[in-house]
Amino acid sequence: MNAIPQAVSLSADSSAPGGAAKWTVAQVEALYDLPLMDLIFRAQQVHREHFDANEIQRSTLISVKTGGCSEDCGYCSQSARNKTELEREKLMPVDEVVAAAKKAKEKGASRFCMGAAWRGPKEKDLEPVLEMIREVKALGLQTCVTLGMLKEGQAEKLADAGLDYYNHNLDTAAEFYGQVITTHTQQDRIDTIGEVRKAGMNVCSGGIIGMGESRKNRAALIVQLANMAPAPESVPINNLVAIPGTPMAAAKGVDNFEFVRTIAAARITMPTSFVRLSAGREAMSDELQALCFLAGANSIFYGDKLLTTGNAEADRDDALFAKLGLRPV
Ligand code: SAM
Ligand code: DTB
Ligand code: SF4
Repeated sequence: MNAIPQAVSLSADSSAPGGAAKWTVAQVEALYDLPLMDLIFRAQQVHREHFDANEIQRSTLISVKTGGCSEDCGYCSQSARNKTELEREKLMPVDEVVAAAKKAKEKGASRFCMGAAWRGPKEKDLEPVLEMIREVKALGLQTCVTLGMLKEGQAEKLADAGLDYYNHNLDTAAEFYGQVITTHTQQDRIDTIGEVRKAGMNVCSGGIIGMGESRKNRAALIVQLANMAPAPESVPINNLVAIPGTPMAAAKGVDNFEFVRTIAAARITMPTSFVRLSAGREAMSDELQALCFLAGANSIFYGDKLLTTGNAEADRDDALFAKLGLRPV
């Protein structure tokens, strides 16, 4: 018996002549509304059409420039406007970054992601980052950086240095964006993603769940990501880490099942993308993480730290992978 209500189509509309499939917010809300078992079943079907469901990609993160950021992102420990305990750190020397990348590779990560707390890189900042990319790439790791907004020409320089992925999250739906960030617009971020695409690099873009947004906002964020043509190759779904001293310190977050539903919606609407179970894993039980993998997450940040906050420890991840029979790729 089919328990799936069919009032709203549950598939993207590909009827536009020559156009790629487009999702509507109503369709993604209808996915969210499904009984959880039906939603997860559907996500599993899509997942298994495109991926080995027992394989998980692992990226290791490092903060190469910490704190003192001009932007006012309400969730972020690194905004100069937020009164957090964080100690600022200048751009790390290239050799220290390379040493950390070597360790990540020995531990088994396939990608190394370097993050900087900038609104965007100044020209003088870019050269040492390009050197980091060249040297990390030479170790045989995939490279990713997240440096904020890019000016014309900067994406080409990154691509020439061998950058594989640029991370730039839409973070939250356009309708909610102004309640979280006022120093730049979501359109600014979309423009940077355009620069990354123009330079031929892979896009890593996702968002944060649990900042007080509505389910409709969550569905709209997923739609925005899924309807990019093409969708981002990598889609980090972060569960808000509520950081003392930020405007989000007291955010209530979302119910665990709502988070799982968001992962499933990302999987169904972006069938060939890696959906990364990102920030917030440290506070998740093994069982909740397993549900997220079942809902189609197939990537994690691997390593004891994210940028400024803790991550699930690598040894705990190793044990979880062994218990679930998951293979790292
Ligand atoms: N400054 C660059 C930017 O904003 O793109 C790069 C670094 S920024 C910290 C990268 C991403 O980390 C943000 O877009 C956001 O999605 C995520 N993030 C930051 N703080 C977070 C938090 N407290 N909880 C969950 N995700 C967070
Ligand atoms: C992403 O989507 N999540 C990562 C990475 N991209 C750069 C960052 C998570 C940061 C969590 C809070 C912190 O450690 O400061
Ligand atoms: Fe700066 Fe990025 Fe943090 Fe926003 S999210 S304050 S741009 S480091």
